[in-house]
This record gives sequence, C-alpha cells and structure tokens, in this order.
Amino acid sequence: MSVDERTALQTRRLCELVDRLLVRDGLLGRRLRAAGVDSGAGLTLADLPRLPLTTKADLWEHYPLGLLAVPPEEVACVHGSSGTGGRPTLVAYTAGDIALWAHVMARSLAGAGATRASVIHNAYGYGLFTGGLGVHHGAGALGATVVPASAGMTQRQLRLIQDLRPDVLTCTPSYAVYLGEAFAAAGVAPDEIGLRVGVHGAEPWTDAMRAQIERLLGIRALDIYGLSEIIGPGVACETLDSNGWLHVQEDHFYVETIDPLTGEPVPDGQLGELTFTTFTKEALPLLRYRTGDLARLDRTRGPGRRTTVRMSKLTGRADDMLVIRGVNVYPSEVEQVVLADRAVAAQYLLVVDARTAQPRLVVCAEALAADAAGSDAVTARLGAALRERLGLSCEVLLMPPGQLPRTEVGKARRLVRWESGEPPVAGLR
Ligand code: DLL
Repeated sequence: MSVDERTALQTRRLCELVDRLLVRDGLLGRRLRAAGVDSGAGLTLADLPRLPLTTKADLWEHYPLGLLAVPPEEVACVHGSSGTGGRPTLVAYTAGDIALWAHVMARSLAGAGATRASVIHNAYGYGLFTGGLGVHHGAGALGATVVPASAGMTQRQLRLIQDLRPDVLTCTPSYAVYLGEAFAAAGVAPDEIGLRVGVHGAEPWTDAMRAQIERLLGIRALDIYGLSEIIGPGVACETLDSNGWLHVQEDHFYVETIDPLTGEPVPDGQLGELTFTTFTKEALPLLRYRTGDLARLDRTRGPGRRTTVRMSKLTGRADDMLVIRGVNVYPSEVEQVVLADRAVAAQYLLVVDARTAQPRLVVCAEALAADAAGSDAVTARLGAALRERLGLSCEVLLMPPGQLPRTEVGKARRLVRWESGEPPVAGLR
C-alpha cells in the first residue's frame, strides 16, 4: 500500500473510531466531547495530538471491564496482565478482535520467515497472559503447525524440540537463554537443535542478550512487541530484513511518541513514550493509550520490504528509570555492560539498597566459570565499565554460575528494592 493509500485508510478508520466512541458515550466518548469533538467527520491524523489521552489508571478505575464498548454477550474471551499491587489489567476481545489478533500475529511470524510449512514451538505461557494464545492464533491463521508447549517443564521442552524439529521458537528472551543453557548442559550443540529463528518479546532485552540467544541456540533472534491493552503480541515486530527495527502494524494500531512528563508530542527520531490508538478493535477500543514504554520512531522507508513506521527496540519504561543519588539509570544500560563482559553470564539482578537515605546500586552477576566467581579483576573491570556508562559508581557482586534465580515461567525479574530485613540475594551485605 502506498503511503497515501495508507493515510487515507487510517484517516477513515480514525473517523469511524471517534464516531463509535461518541455513540457508545462511555468514558472516552465523554472525554472527546469535553475536548470539543462531537463527530468523527473531517478529522485527520494531524488532529490526534489534541484528542484526549488514555492511561492504565483509566482501566483500573473501571476495573474489571468498565470500558467495554460492546454488549457483554459479544465478548468472546478475556486476557490480561498481572499488574503491580495484585490487581490485573483485564482486556476483552470479540470474535472479530481475535481474528484481528490472529492476522497481525500471522504477519509477525511471516516477517520472521515462518510459512505454512513451519513448526512453531510456542513456549510463551498459555493462560490469561497474551503471549501463548496470541502466538497460537497467529500460527493458526498462517496455517503453520503450532506446538503449544507453554512455559516451564524445561526437560520436556528439550525433548519436544529434539523430536518434533521445529524451525521457529517463540518465548520470552529470558526463557530462550534458559532453554539454551539447558541444551548446553545436556550436551546438545547449537547446530544440532535444528531451530532457525526465534521470536522473542514481552520483557526488555538488549542486543547483547540477542547475541547470547543466537549463540546458545544457533538461531536468528527477532524482537516482537505488544501489550494486552492494545491486543497482546503483534503490535510491532522485527522482520528478517528490518535491521533491528520493529515495524508497527499501523493500519490497525496508530503510534505516536509523547513526552512522558508533559504529554506533548515529540518529533520522530527522539525518545518518547509510545502511545497507541486502536483503529479497528471492537471490545476495548483505546484512544491515544499511554504505554509507559520508551522508544524512537522512524517514518522514513527502512532497509527491508515492509513500509510501515518503524520503532526502535524499547530503551526502557518511563516509570522504570531509577534515580540513584540523583543520577538517572535505565536497567537496559546496565544489561548492556554486564552482557558485554565475556567472563559474565546472561543472568543479572539489580538490587537497589534503599535502606538508607543514600541508596546504593548493587549489580549482581554470575561468572561464566566457577573459578571466576569473586574474581577481583572481573569485579573491578565490571565496576569501571558501569561507572563509565552510567556516570555513577555502583557495587558489583560476582557470583558462581547458577546462583541467581532463573525465571522458568513468566517474565524475568531484573530489579529488586531492598527496603529492610534480610538481603534479597545470598552473599549481599
Ligand atoms: O507482554 C504481550 C507480548 C507477549 C509481547 C509476547 C510480546 C510477546 P503484557 O503482559 O500486557 O503483554 O505486557 C506488556 O511488556 O508494555 C512492555 O513494557 C513489555 N514488553 C512487551 N514486549 C516487549 C519487548 C505482553 N519486545 C508490556 N521488549 C509492555 C521490551 C516488552 N518490553
């Protein structure tokens, strides 16, 4: 589709969305009216910045399904994410939404080279989490074979991969490392595993971690991004030829970047908070939904065959930035330093020791070899590299291999606040 055709399609879909929200007269419709919008007619994409924003707090205040835009009998299923404070964020889908999800996920898998001849080993968790079933729907729409392995029971996963010879692996990046380490421990070399490509997302990961996964599993590792509120996985994805950029499926999910503090638009190319408008979703349409995720956009034509707007790999979350003794620290920067050191494994944990008014940052990492644990030379080297990168001195605790907790199911936990009591990691003082 040419840029002009796409803009015309997006503009028509924006007008229809605004009309639907106004007729429904729920929270978003009332906000539109308060902003002086009484009809979708005549709106263009350039009008978006003056339309109201939506936040996670809006979903929570109307928990469980208060923002539903269709009669309850049209809801086909519910998914969600385990939010902080024990309250999940719940999202509803109509049958049409599931078909849309299957479509954008099929596109994502196809961009990774999957075809109807592919066998997709899907080790994202099945359940309320959108990873497992999202990939499953997409694999079905593509006509591929899907193995619904779900997360966990790693020995069984190794067995299934060796017996069924899948070409595509879908799972979180931390679980891909876990699987790769388990293959290595079982004495299976990367080229014997038989996988060709991995499609990884749902949690932050860096290019250094990508290199680890590619080495451990002998695959190309691609990034896939999404969030339950917008649809689940499949909002944006890397392709084999996109050179590290993720193409946003902007015919359905229009993306803007805004300043996380002021909410004002930031120009393409600058870091900002990703904000999505769902043009075609039925059960839970969202207008300018603030994700809290930080990335850059590029609307120029990229190196690959896809022509849609590209977003960078996520560089962090607006709310995940740590402020340690006045210095802003992004966990992703720490990860890059840790994974760049050849003596150190892919596992790490940041501990913010907040027991005193002057918090300290401790970076706990695992040595690759047992005899390197506690090595003064490696510890000093990591400490210096971190100071250089972050502009902040932090302590390094180099532990023996296998000491840090692994995430077998769910998303990796990379950050712990130590407020009081026992240290969160053995050996920490
Ligand atoms: O994690 C959807 C998903 C499943 C995406 C499988 C990719 C693969 P939620 O549980 O609602 O949905 O969490 C959404 O996870 O706002 C980001 O902060 C983070 N996230 C998702 N994908 C990536 C990624 C799914 N590729 C939240 N890189 C989002 C970094 C990601 N963070």
